Amino acid sequence: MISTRDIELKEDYANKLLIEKHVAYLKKYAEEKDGVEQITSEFLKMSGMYWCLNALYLMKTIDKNSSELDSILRFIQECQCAEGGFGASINHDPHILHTLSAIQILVMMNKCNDKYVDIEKCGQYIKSLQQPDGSFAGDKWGEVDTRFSFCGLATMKLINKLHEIDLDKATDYVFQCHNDIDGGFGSRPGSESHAAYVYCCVGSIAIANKIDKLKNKDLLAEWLSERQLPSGGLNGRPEKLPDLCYSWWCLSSLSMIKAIDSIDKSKLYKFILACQDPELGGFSDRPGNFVDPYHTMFALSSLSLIAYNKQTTEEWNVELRSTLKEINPVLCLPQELM
Ligand code: GRG
Repeated sequence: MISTRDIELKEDYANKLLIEKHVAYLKKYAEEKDGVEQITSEFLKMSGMYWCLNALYLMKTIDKNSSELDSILRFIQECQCAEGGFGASINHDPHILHTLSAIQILVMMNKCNDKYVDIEKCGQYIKSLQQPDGSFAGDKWGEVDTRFSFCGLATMKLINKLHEIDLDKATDYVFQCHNDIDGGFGSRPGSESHAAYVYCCVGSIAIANKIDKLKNKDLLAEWLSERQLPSGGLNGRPEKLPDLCYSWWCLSSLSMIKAIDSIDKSKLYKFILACQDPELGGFSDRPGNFVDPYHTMFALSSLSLIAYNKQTTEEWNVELRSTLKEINPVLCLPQELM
């Protein structure tokens, strides 16, 4: 059944991309080291840095010679633990999610090599988290789900060590999370389909170069396109409200199965623009809510996907292409670095 819960887009919501505002918002966020938001989000600092840097990179505002990048590099080096993985912050235990974020940042800085961090040990850490059934745990405490499969595969891909894990078992596990009933994927075998986990699973399959083995692609494309609501925004499962982050989880998955045209991109573009804060800059989950770097990065990444996948001559689309860099739909990093 198609969802009926939605929000209404009001006339006075932003309808232009406010690039300067977003750059200012992210730079201020990164500088305010002692702010309440920064202190309370210490447990996800590494991923927070990735969201900010990736967003700034997409907006073409990264200065690769800035001293700010030197302090980010020192932070990453200090976050590498004895086990080889990276923690969210200094003195935090390593976790597969923050290990991927650390490696993604190093890739953006052109510093993903042994001169700066221990790549060999990082590979051993990821390898140690693969379970006998092919799945990946997030850390030494053993929680398993398909987010961690994606993080494991994406990290190994970026450090050129995919051959060191059991790739066939890793994808067998992911395929077990495929639901015949709607074509979607969940967090574990038998779990309900959820758009963010679809990205993790289809992304893992894409990294393993097995998209041609994915059955029911049409059903999956249909389920993903049903996530779009009359407001233009997308939800993560039926009967849920739209949230800007699903623009990324759904569009990137559709892009990987070559079905991105099943979404109305012009309506989605308007929904994303309406999620901007016209004074502070940044994007929120829904129009009028508080902005944050997570939704800001997924907004710009989704706009980039829209811009480069819809090669039209419509004015707004041409302008988007000239404003933003192209994003890679699998690894959520600028395409020029792949
Ligand atoms: C490199 C892009 C990138 C990702 C790394 C960790 C990871 C891989 C992906 C996380 C995917 C994930 C499960 C995101 C959660 C998104 C979310 C808003 C979940 C909340 O779901 P619901 O259904 O809430 O409980 P809503 O509000 O949608 O009803």
